[in-house]
Parts: sequence; structure tokens; C-alpha cells
Amino acid sequence: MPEPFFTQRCSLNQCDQCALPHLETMTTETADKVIAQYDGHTLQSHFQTIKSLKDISILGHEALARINKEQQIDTTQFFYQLTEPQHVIQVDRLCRNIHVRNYLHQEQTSNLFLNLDPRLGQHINHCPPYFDSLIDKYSIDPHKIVIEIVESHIPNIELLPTITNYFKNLGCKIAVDDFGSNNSNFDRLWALEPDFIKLDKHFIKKIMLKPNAREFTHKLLSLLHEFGPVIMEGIETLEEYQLALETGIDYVQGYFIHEPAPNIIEPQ
Ligand SMILES: [Ca+2]
Repeated sequence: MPEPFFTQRCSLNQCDQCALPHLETMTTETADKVIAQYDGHTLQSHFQTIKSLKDISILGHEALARINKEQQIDTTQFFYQLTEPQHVIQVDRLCRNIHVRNYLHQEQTSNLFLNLDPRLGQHINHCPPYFDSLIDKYSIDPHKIVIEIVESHIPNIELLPTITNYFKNLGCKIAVDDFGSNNSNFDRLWALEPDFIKLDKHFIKKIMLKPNAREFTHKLLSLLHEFGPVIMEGIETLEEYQLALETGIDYVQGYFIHEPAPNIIEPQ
């Protein structure tokens, strides 16, 4: 068994294997898209719309990796099977690389939400800088980038400001991802000072089963709004959409609004 990820250090500290020039040798750009190859796998970008419930405008799109090796592989499983720090860093960075370039291909001007593997936190000072190089190379407006972090997957609360400050100093925004799953807590929200909070996709399913779902969601929102606007993920039915609408959720995301797709087609 490999030793747990968090006790390992990349054996190639400050090497160039995780830097932008090397990683881009693993990407291929065609007329309409950018893909990456990693250890026999093909990595592609899909995008899912996040919509305002107040004025039905588009807040932005979350980039989601699709991974194939002869057939499509579960992305979460793929990430968590990577145990070597260098491999986690490379795949995470490759995904952000192709997502940013595919987004630029589509000439989008709304926010781009990018997931960051929370296991990277302890390596942030041990790897060559990356995201600033990406921003510079492609002349990206950092204010349009929202970095999604699953705070409950970062065991050491002291690491949170180190991670978020790097991105905030570049001009990016921060979203707490999957809030309400695992051991999410308010201490970590204070430490992160997020611009957005994304409720875990299972949250809507759970509250739909509660007789006092609306009242409960109202109370939770009054607390969460102290931190920032709230995005409800996992909206898959009309009933879930209506509940979100009635309870004062700011933004929604899910299959009912828009299925993830390589090309962004704005929902009507
Ligand atoms: Ca996410």
C-alpha cells in the first residue's frame, strides 16, 4: 500500500516536471479544442452553466474534466487513485491548463470556475509557480477566474490562507466547494474568506425529504450569506429548482439547468 498522500513530499522538489512548459508538451491543440494525454488517458474539458435565480443571468461556467481510456472513467476515482504527489500536481495542473484554453477558444466573458485538488495545499511552496504563468501566457483576466476548493478535504486549517492567498493575490476569486459534505465547518469558512459558497449536490436531495426544508434552508442561508452568495449544486428536477427559488438561493447549477458539454450553449 502506498503511504497516505499527506505524509509524502514530491521527490522532485522545484523540478520542472510540473512547470508550464513541460506540461504543455502533453497537450494537443486543434482548431476547436485542446486535450491532454496523461499515462495513456485522454483528458478533455466539459463546462456546466451556473445561473442566477434573481435575474436569470449567467454567473459563469464550471469546468469539469472528462477522462477516457478506451472508455470514460469516473473522474473522482481517477484523481483519488493518484497517490504520488507529482502525479496529482501534474494532472490537476493539466486539467486547469486545458480548461482555460478551451474556455478562451469559446470567447466566453463570464466567470470560469476551476476546481483545485485540495491535496495540493502542502506543496504550494515546493513546486514551481504555475497558475500565474498560465495567466500571463494566455492573457487571462484573473478577476474572471473562481478557484473552487473543497475545504473539508484540507486537514490542516493553517494551510487554507496559504492556498487562497496565492490565488487572491493574482486577482482570482475563491469558492468553497461541496459545502455541507463530510466535515465542513464554519471555522474553515472564516479561514477561507470565500467569494462564493457552493452547497454540496446531495444537500438539495436531503432537504427535499424534510418537512421543514424551506425553513431550514432559510436559516442556513442567513448564516452563509455572512460569507458570500450561495450556489446550490445538483439541481436536477423542476421541484428542486422551485425549492431553490423559494428559499432565496442566489445561484443554481445542475442537469435541470444545463448538462455539462464540451461546447457552451447558454440555457434558455
Ligand atoms: Ca466543483
